[in-house]
Amino acid sequence: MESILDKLGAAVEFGKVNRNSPYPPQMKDQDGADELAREAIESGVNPTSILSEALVPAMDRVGQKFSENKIFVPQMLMSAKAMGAAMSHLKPFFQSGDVKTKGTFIIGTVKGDLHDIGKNLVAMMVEGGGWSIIDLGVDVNEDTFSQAVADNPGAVVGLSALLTTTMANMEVIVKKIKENHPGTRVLVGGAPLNDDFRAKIGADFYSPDPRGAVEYLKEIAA
Ligand code: B1M
Repeated sequence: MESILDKLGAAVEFGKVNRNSPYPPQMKDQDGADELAREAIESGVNPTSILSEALVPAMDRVGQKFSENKIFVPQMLMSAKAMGAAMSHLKPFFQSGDVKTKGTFIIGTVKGDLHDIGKNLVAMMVEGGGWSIIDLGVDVNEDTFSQAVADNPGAVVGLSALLTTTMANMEVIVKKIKENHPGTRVLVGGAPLNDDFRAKIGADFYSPDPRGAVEYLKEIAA
C-alpha cells in the first residue's frame, strides 16, 4: 500500500498543492501536499523524515525531469508551491526550541536567483537553533546585505545560490561584506557549491545542508 510519505512525495512532484487545487487534472479530488503533510504530522511521522524522505527527494525528481525536458518552468513552479504548502506544517516544529538569544543570522538568496525553498529551510532550522532571523528574501544584492550587517553589528550572514550563473554574484557579495564589515562571518550553501568554491570566494564556511549550518552557528556561539 502507498504510504503517506509516498503520497506526499507524489503530490509535491506533480504539483498538487491542496485538495481544491484544479492542477494537475489527473489528481482531481485527491488530497494535496497541504492535507497530506498535516496528516503525516498528525499520525506521528517525524518532521525530519517528512522532509528527507518525501519532500526533498520529490524536488530532486522534479529537477531531474526538468533537466530531461520532461517538464517545464510552470510545472516546477507548481511543485515549489506544493512544497511550500507542506513546509508550512513543518515550520512550527523546526522553529520551536531555544529562546532566540544566540545572535542574529541574516540570510538571503543571492542576486539573480529566485530559488528560496532551501534558503527558507535553513532559516527555519537556524531559528529553531536559537538565532534571530533577518530574511532578506531572494535576488538580494551586495548593498542590501552590507546594509543589513551595518544595521545589525555582529550578525552572521548566510548566502544561498542554486544556479551556477549566480555563484559569481555570491563572490561579489562576500567581498563587499568583508570589505565594509571586516570580521563578519559568512556562511554559504546551495546545490552547486562546494568547499573549494567557498575558499575561493573568501567565505568562512560551506554547508551542504541546514544541519551543517546549525552546527557551525552553534560552534561560533559557544
Ligand atoms: Co530552478 N533550477 N530554475 N526553479 N529549480 C534548478 C536549481 C536546476 C538544478 C534544475 C535542473 O536543471 N535540473 C537548474 C539550475 C541549473 C544550474 O544552474 N546548474 C534550475 C534552472 C535552470 C532554473 C531556471 C533558469 C529555469 C528557466 O527559467 N529556464 C529558473 C531560474 C530563475 C532564477 O532564479 N532567476 C528556475 C526557476 C525555478 C522556479 C522558480 C520554477 C522554482 C523555484 C521556486 C522557489 O524556490 N520558490 C525552481 C525549482 C523548484 C527548482 C528545483 C527543481 C528544486 C529546487 C529546490 O527547491 N530544491 C531545482 C532542481 C533541484 O534542486 N533538484 C532547480 C529543494 C531544496 C530543499 O533544496 O534548494 O538545494 P535546495 O536547498 C538545499 C541545499 O542546497 C542546502 O540546504 C537545502 C536543504 O537541504 N542549502 C543551503 C541551500 N541554501 C543553503 C544555504 C546555506 C546552507 C545550505 O547556508 C546559508
